[in-house]
Amino acid sequence: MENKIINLVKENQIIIISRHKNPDLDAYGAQFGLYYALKEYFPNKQIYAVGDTNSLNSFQDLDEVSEEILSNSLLFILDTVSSQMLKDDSYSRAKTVVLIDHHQNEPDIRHDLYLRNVKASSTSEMVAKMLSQNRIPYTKDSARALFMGIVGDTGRFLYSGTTSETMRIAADLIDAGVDFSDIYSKMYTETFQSKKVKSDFFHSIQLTQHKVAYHNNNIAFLQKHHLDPNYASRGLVNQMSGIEEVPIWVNFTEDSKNNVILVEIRSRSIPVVEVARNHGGGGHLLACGCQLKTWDETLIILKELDHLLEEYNG
Ligand SMILES: [Mn+2]
Repeated sequence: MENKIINLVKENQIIIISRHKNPDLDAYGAQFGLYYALKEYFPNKQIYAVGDTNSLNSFQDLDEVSEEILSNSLLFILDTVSSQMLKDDSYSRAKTVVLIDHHQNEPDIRHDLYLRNVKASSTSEMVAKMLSQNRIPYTKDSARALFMGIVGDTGRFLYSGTTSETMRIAADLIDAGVDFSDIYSKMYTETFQSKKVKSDFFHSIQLTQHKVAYHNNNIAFLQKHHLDPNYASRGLVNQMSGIEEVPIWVNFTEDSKNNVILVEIRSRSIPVVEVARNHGGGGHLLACGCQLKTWDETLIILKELDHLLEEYNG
């Protein structure tokens, strides 16, 4: 499959590289990792990186493309296969579509090729592997992007998705010139204010009967700390990880602009993705999410997770 994808790249003059909206580091890493490597290897092709941007973008500005370019393009969509995760429906007008993703979801995007590996730590890891299998060198910039993507999705090689292959690929990226201590010092240093937000969050964590930890990031909490809902949802969920008594934790965040409650569920070892799927979401076995309409529904999620633990504890 990796070879087929690169053959498509060779056959096409226009390549557009896209990924899910509200990008995390893996989405950026896979996108720019592929972008910089292809740009260097195929200097005569028109290659674009497109999408929305946010504070995690330490790479570069995104491109705008015309309808004409789009309709003649080979379009990569990275780190998602769900149309609802995309910024818009422009993918439907691309000539050829390739999906690369490590999530468990079934695609609802029309595509020509789909590289799927739910055992990969990250989409960045999959892109790195595809490049190396096809002997397309990592440039220094592409290696940095891919390394950051892997680090982002594995929590610095901590989470269970990390494999020996992840480590081998990371080693290759370091050999290609990644300065990981520089990356780490930027990624894992934060402001006094950010630490204070986390402290306030930690103080108001609640527990269900069977020790599901949860936090309600309601409007009051978000306004008090001037937090963006997407940051509060994904950026704070793991403040509840690593607590001995807590096998499952869930973060509820009010997104008033879109009139939904964002739900991020995490688990140390008990699969929880079914609960997310029951509510129209998805993701990984141990890290998944969905969106709800009302706070009442968050109680149902808590009940379902609590029930999982009750069964598990026998
Ligand atoms: Mn990812």
